[in-house]
Amino acid sequence: MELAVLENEAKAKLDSCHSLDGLEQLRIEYLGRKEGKITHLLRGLGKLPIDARPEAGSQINSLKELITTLFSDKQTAIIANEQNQRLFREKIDVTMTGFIPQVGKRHPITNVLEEIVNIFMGLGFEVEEGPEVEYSHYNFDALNIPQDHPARDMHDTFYISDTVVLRTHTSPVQIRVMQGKNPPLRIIAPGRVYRRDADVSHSPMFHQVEGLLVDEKTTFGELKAVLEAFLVAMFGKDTPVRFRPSFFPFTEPSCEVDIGCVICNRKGCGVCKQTKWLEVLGAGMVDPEVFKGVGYDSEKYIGFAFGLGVERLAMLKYGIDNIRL
Ligand code: FA5
Repeated sequence: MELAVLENEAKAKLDSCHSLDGLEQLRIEYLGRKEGKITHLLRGLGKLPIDARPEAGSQINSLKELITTLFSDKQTAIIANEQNQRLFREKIDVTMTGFIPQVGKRHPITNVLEEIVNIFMGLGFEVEEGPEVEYSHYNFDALNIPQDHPARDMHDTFYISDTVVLRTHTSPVQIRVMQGKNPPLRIIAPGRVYRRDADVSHSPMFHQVEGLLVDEKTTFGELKAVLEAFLVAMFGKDTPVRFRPSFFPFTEPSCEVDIGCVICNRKGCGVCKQTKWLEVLGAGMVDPEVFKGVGYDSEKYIGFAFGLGVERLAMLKYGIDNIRL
């Protein structure tokens, strides 16, 4: 009678148990080695009359086996249930729309620089580089701009020391290349340059692409043809282009090239300073004084050079009306 009550009681408690912790409490309550209710019954066997012990012992052991089995089944069921719940919680809904990652874009200057380099490589020019922190000798003196030359003022230089500057143009690369190589030469040198200069079409740091061609025969007509071929490839053949006489100490004769301002469609605006044109490059035939400085025979060799303003070209190409943008 007592066993049947215990069995029903244990079954009822197991039914309402849903956690491994609770199950452990119940195990201690019924099967625990010290205080377990069934353990207690087994210990009490010794108090029964000898002839009643086998029968009672067998009934208690059967109950113990039954309860042990029920416990183990319940444990399996609880573990399976917990696992199912965890799988459900951690389920990934593959049909859910994800986040669209923000993708960066190439900078207009990078695009235009790459385009310029490709066009000139197609015309047979090789790419050279020079340092941005430059000796004033290369930036000025070797380019026929001595200490007291007024052209130094035009450059509004950032000085690092009396003899070292942030280069104000890419022209010093001409000198470095000519010192290291003999003609024929046909190179371009893209890179950053620095000037104390700032308004809608001037930036303190900007990019230039230098060009230099030296050979035994070359003419101003070829310079014009190369620059026109470049500008047509870059802007199309209908773009208005004009060559203006100009002055650079390292070229003679010299010119500057303007492109019809696309920002105002040649009506006059702040970017072109109401002139309807935007200056994009300077160029000219290499001055024999520069050749003498690098040890080239100025009677034998003749050359032309140019320096493009990359930001100006990018502004015209993309219709950007302020260089700071
Ligand atoms: C020069 O820098 C000469 N070294 C170019 C040259 C090379 C002439 C070889 C002859 C032979 P200039 O100072 O004009 O020239 O600058 C060239 C171009 O750089 C300009 O036409 C303009 O497009 C661009 N530029 C000049 N200053 C700035 C500035 N502050 N911000 C952006 N672009 C500029």
